Amino acid sequence: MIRLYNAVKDYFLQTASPPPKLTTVPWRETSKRGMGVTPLQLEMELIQQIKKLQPQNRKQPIHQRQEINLLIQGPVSAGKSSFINSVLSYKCSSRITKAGAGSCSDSYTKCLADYTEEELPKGYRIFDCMGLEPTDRKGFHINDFELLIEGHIKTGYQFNHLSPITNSNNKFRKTPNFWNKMHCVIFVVSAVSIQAGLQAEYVIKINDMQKTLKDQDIPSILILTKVDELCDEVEKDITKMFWSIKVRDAVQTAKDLFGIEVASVYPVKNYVKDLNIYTEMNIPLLLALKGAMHVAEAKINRYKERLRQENDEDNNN
Ligand SMILES: Nc1nc2c(ncn2[C@@H]2O[C@H](COP(=O)(O)OP(=O)(O)OP(=O)(O)O)[C@@H](O)[C@H]2O)c(=O)[nH]1
Ligand SMILES: [Mg+2]
Repeated sequence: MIRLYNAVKDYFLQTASPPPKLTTVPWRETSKRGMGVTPLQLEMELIQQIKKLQPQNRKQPIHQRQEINLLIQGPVSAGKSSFINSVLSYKCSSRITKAGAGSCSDSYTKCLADYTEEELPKGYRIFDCMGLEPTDRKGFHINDFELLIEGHIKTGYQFNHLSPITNSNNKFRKTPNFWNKMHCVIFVVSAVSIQAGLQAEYVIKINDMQKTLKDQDIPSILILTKVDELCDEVEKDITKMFWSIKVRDAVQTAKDLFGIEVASVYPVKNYVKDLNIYTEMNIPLLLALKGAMHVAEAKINRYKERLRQENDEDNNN
């Protein structure tokens, strides 16, 4: 009897179909206009939305321009510099590789670098940074974070994993103004490492940074890279991104780990091996960029509103 039971069980185990890899409807809506939108239409829609978020102060002289600062931070080798290259690649016939990206035993990016584009995202600066390591005394020094978001650290500063910047350093800005500060932090984490179980040390460091951001009313979003390595369906066809169960689950896990809203977690595949750029690949990258620009713009608007109220109060006194 037991032998018969085992034989039947084995038969069903062998013939049972594998669990589905894709959902029957997309788990994220990418366009307000519903599912009938073509990738090209969606790309155009996103570009229009991004253009609306660009500040209209480009006629001012360079030294008076008020650029919006987006800081990239996250574990070493997560794809931070590749994300910068990917978003800067938009509208070029070939890929841009301005931000040094690659693999090495410690952080490939060692200095604070900023990238500004005339095309996209116009009026914004994206700052690349040394990556986090799980152990102390390696990678980005956590005590540099507050100084960095407050605008105390100038572009070109070479990070020191053993100690934070001091005010005697020539890259230390003593009295930063609002436009030297960071207006949004984009945390970048590999989706593969999320699925494998991100090391607790990374979670603790990122949660500490989020607490600092909350105290300073600086918004953040989270980007999950390397979704092509997470899900073979997405590797074969990037348009399956928002149908992939593995990607959906990684987004949910990231939300739980970092206490960030699901809508603020953006899965992407960076341009790494590709020689050209493609509409289908641009879409998740543009969604992420738009998400960061949107919360940064809201931060700027809060600041301007506060200034206006202060001015009104001064005039009334
Ligand atoms: N398959 C795949 N590989 C990626 C992706 N993004 C980045 N990579 C690869 O991951 C490695 C690290 O990428 P970087 O962009 O240098 O990562 P980083 O976070 O800037 O790294 P550090 O500066 O060292 O902290 C490189 O070999 C990239 O080619 C992605 O979306 N998919
Ligand atoms: Mg880097």
